[in-house]
Amino acid sequence: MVINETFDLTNCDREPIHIPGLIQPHGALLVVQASTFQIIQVSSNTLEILYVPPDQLLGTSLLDLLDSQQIQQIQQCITRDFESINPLNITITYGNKYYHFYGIVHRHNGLIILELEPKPSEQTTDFLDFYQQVRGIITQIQKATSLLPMCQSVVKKIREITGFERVMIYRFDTDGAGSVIAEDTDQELSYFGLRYPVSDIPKQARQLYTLNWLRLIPDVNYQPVALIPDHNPLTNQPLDLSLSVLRSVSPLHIEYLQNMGVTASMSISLIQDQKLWGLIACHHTSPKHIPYNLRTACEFIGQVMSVELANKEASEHSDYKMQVKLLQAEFIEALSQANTFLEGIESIGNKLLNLVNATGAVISSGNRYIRIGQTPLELECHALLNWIKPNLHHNVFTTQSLSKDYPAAESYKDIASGVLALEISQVHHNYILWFRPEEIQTVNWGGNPNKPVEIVSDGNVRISPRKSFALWQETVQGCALPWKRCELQAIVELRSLIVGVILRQADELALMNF
Ligand code: BLA
Repeated sequence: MVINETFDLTNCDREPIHIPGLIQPHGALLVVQASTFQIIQVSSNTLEILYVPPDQLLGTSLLDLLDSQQIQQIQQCITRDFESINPLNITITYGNKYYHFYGIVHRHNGLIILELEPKPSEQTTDFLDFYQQVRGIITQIQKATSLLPMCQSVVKKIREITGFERVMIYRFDTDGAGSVIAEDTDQELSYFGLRYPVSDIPKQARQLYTLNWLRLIPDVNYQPVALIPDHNPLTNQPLDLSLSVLRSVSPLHIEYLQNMGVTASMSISLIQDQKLWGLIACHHTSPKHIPYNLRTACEFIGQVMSVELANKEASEHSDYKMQVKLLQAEFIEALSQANTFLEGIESIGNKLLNLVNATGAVISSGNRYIRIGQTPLELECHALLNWIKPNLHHNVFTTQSLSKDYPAAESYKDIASGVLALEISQVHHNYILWFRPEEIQTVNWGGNPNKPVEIVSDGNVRISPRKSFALWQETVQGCALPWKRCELQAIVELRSLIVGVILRQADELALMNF
């Protein structure tokens, strides 16, 4: 079908991924009414996984399936959370054989959802195993001097304990796009440093990943398993699988992974201030199942890392802050010795650029302009400043993509797509503008980038990830790297220092004239 011209990438945000009505086939799912313990919905693969067909489970009681101790554990947890009992060690007898499962339970809207994953025969849930797996890395996380060494230790450890071929830390920027900031892999191709568009992990997925910290896709080529009946028979509502471990994955994401040449994927949320800060993303080129207890160890590492994020980021910024403080001091010194604002700043020169990692700056005072590094022409700067003035907010204006709002900038977007403007004095017409060039974004698709685009449609317009990449490339034209919060902070501080010096100079002048 021909894709609708009005389509945009926010369509990806609308897929209700928490209610797919399907699970992945590496386990079975039972839905139990919490008040009666009656089984009201089951996945259609119970015969393959539990050796009991769905119709022999539906309508029966969970009491008949589990032993009394496990029922007691579940009952005790109904009024609180289930984390303390997960996983239940469940054994099902079939003929004279015993089959062992991890039972993972959670509660949702008056329902108990029990998911059973076959336990590998050599697997025992030993606390000591868990402790051994995480002990060393917890110390390394705590001792790491800043963010990047911490990330590097974590990817190395997760790869060591899981055996994934590639483990990465993916960090979101302030604009929602993201980049790979650490990687451990035995593959030739490296994803380190690559940036990916915001639509690769849509809004509702990011929201879901703040509730549910780990997801595993052991084999992207799986056949999804339906629920019987497809809706909750008591409410006629689809089953909310937000907290399920077997939830079937969005077909768009499956296609994305196939395009990348990935067969198994696992990701662990990294959360800061209740927001998704990033993901630990793991890839394998062949099917790979990670047993529940090992997933718990990985999730725990993600949680410890999440707690440490703020600390490590603070030290990451501390070197930068130190440099900024030195620059500010030099700046103030130069200003207090100079006769005019412009003269003072001129003596600082290129250092003004380092303050906010810019590639160009222009300082205006009255009708004079001083340009440093790569900047638009003086006339262009003059017109730009006149356009910026009414858009200042608390003396500051910032943009990452100037030409989107100010079309005249289209001709110099390779010099000034990002602009940071600071008003020092409206009366004396003192302003500083910093510039950053357009960043040409590259994404590596691993798989074959020339494979034809397949557009999927079920009546609603949907889009395949490869097509979306082309769209995204259009949307990032004329975009610079985002200004960081610490950079904005640096210029706000700079303003109050400059204003302080100017006021003192004015006072001194007044005293002299007295
Ligand atoms: C989910 N997208 C994801 C996930 C990751 C990425 C890690 C989490 C699921 C998982 O663990 O596999 C993206 N993976 C990446 C990125 C890298 C990586 C950026 O390894 C970089 C190295 N995806 C698209 C488009 C859409 C889309 C256009 O490219 C929508 C139209 C959707 N991505 C999408 C959806 C999910 C997702 C819907 C949620 C999948 C789910 O949980 O059901």
